[in-house]
Amino acid sequence: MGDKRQRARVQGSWAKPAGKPSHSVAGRQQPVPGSWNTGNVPRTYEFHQPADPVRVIPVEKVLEEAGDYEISQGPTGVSRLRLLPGFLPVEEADWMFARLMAELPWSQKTNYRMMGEAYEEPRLTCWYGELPYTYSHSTMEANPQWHPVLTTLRQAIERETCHTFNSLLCNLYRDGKDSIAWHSDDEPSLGPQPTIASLSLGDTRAFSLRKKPPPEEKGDYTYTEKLRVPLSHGTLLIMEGCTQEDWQHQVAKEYHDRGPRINLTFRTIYPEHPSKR
Ligand SMILES: O=C(O)CCC(=O)C(=O)O
Repeated sequence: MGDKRQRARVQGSWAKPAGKPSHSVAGRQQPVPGSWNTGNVPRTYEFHQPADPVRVIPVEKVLEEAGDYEISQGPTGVSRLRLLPGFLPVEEADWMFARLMAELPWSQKTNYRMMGEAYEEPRLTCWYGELPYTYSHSTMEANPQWHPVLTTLRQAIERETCHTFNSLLCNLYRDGKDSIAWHSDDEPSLGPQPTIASLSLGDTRAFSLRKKPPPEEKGDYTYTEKLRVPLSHGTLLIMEGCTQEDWQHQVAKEYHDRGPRINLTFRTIYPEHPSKR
């Protein structure tokens, strides 16, 4: 060390009083600085396998290609997705989007939490069907007068899926701040293992799925499988089998520019047994 730096150190407030070595602790023989020995007793190190296995957070998988995907086989059965990007040709999707934006009776629904606290849904909705639909402790009344564009779409989707649907929940995401939180479409009125056909129009949004954790995880989703499906203009996504029982889904808020998006989820609603209300 040069003379100047050595002097500065000795004069600095952190300098130890001269003559006392910094490694001196009373009553113990001290290790030689730079050595791994503690006194005369050499230290040994042993590797112990950690009691809990090291857990890896699964990487989110992205599904973009058209196809049938078996996304899980348990615990209650097989969960399946069918993805059909470009189900509607672009010009058709364009005019349908414009008409539905302008002509459907969009409104903002008020939901209720378990303790009765009210909150406005961060999107607009409307409901079509012979029966009312209840979720999040609030009911959408029956609305049997289907818009003609929705009737045309229902018929096309029924032909494609070989399923019939008697109801439709329409969602309008006005921009990236509109969203739908993690949930499953598992209300008793949808029956067991419902098939849900979801058609997207307008700007692309990420549709995410996460597998429900086993009971020992106590509701912690950290280590569960995750999927992301970008839903673009004219894409049809069909959820089948145990998808609602074994998975949750959401459309999260996005913090960059997003244009409006309409999502139409065709479902079958059954009259509820009075004791289940
Ligand atoms: O907007 C979407 O793609 C999903 C809508 C949805 O999860 C629902 O209506 O239950």
